[in-house]
Amino acid sequence: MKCKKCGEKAIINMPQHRLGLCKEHFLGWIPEQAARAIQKYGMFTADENILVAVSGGKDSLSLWTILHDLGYRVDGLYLDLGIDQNTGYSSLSRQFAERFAIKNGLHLHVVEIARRTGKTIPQLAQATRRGREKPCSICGLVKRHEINRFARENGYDVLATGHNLDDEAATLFGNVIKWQPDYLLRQGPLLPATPGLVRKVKPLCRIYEREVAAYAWLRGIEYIYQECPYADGALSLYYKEQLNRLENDYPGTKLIFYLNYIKLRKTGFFCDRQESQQEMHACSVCGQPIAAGELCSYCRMLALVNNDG
Ligand code: Q46
Ligand code: ZN
Ligand code: ZN
Repeated sequence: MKCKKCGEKAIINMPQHRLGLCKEHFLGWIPEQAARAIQKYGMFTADENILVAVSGGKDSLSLWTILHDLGYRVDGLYLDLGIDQNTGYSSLSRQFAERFAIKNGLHLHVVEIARRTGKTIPQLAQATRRGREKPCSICGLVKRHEINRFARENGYDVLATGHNLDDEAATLFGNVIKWQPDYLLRQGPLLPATPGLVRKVKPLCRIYEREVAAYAWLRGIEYIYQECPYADGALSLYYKEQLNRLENDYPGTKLIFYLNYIKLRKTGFFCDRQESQQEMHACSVCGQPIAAGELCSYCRMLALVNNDG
């Protein structure tokens, strides 16, 4: 196969776009795709301060590289979750994030969850009924809360995450299978800011995971290959596998599934239910928005853990 732009030998074939590209043109094409998504969905402008949530993996480090190369003002935030037992996962991924920042002259913030809450993620999970089986729901709650808090307190306009199209399609698939209307209303490349919550964007949302991996490799980005030990058996990985089977037989399925959803949502196909429009108010401890009660679920969880401990 030949590169569509220059006729040299292609190093990657992207059947969903009927496009093969050589190394040079592929390395130019990926940032172009990200730039198009940023513009198309109005994610941010050149004068805004961007915070990238960095995990040490291929997606977030590629995103950081791309945004920096595109000339944006962008810092990184690594959350040290303290998932180290047996695997050393957090220590290792932190090393990748820190090394990457030093090598590229970028600014990385590190927040240690154990310092913020007094416990690591596995310890928090152990201390709550919700997380005892598997810490992912506690971990997700803590990550969302801490990243948002950090961005607000440090004057960032927007929070960018490295979700790629496979991540987005798998999440959408899960939300459709379970018909989760509230999630279906909220998923997408851009979540506008609301009182207490910073704007969230996903500039890689139109790029397939294998293409982000190829980009990271070709750019010589050193990232952690190891997954979090708790990711094993996650339903999202199963959904990704199933979507890839469809994609193999019908190239472009993942892209159409996701992009048509965004289009439909824009036309009002998934209209707001009354309860989604209910008034929000601030959590009395951290100030993040909640629909009911006095404390948000993060602050409730911490109060519970601390009372027990
Ligand atoms: S880091 Fe946390 Fe993930 Fe590990 S504990 Fe689960 S949610 S799998 S993205
Ligand atoms: Zn070429
Ligand atoms: Zn709170």
